[in-house]
Amino acid sequence: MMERPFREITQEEIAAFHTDGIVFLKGFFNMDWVEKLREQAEIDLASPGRLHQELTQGENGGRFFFDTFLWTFNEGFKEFVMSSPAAEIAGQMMKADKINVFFDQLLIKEPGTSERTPWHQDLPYWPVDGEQVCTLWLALDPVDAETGAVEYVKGSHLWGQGYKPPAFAGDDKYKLPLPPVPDIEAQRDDLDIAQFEFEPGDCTIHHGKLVHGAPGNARADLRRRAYVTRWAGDDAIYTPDPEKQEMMWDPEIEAGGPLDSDLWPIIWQRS
Ligand SMILES: O=C(O)CCC(=O)C(=O)O
Repeated sequence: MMERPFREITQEEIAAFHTDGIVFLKGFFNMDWVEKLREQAEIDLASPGRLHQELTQGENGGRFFFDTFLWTFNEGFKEFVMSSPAAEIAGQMMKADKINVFFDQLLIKEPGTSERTPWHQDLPYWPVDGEQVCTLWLALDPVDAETGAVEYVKGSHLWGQGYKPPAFAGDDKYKLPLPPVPDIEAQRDDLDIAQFEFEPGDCTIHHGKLVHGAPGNARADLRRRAYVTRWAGDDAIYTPDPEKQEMMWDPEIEAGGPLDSDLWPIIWQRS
């Protein structure tokens, strides 16, 4: 049985998501979920999946850890994807009639991790296109600017331009013929940039075309564990391309068609 959100998503929150491309939701995941996810995160850190990446460069210290498609091999993450309120939250926010899970991800910055998450949009990394693609970024620790809270350029999902994905590891592995992400740091004063303070169980939802990035975790004593789920709605189509991020397996579906498959099952439908 899928758990419903503890309160309805308001029209104001939905409107903010569509205008700004980002919305912060307080307390939508209780400590039972947070503790279950923390336990599964430790299991994955100790024995990561096939697509995991260690993103800490050289002797910088800390650990920036990334793993994807956890729900496909870990029953705890599968339970979250299938029965937490996350899919419905994504569906209500995107005004979708159905929601497929696209993938889930751990993004962990251990104490003293200096690596930034580069400014980027999500969609250009992925073999999917559409307006109804979003991410739910769920904090498993208290998170703020000092420990690596993500910054979001409000309204940038409406700029009408896809940018070349910068590899999180700093190399140039994505060869897509797109212009580079604009120099956000140089334009800070002219942009409306949002950043939030999270308690464990708070989350953001951001649009797949929104430009965002994150500082490192400057604290020596606090972890920044985030469990992220990516969701797609009715208008999402499959756009395979060998230059894009590797998926867990080939979904064996038609290019240009809906995502429905064993890799991207439908999790929620509007009743
Ligand atoms: O957690 C981070 O550092 C980056 C998050 C991000 O890029 C995302 O959730 O799409």
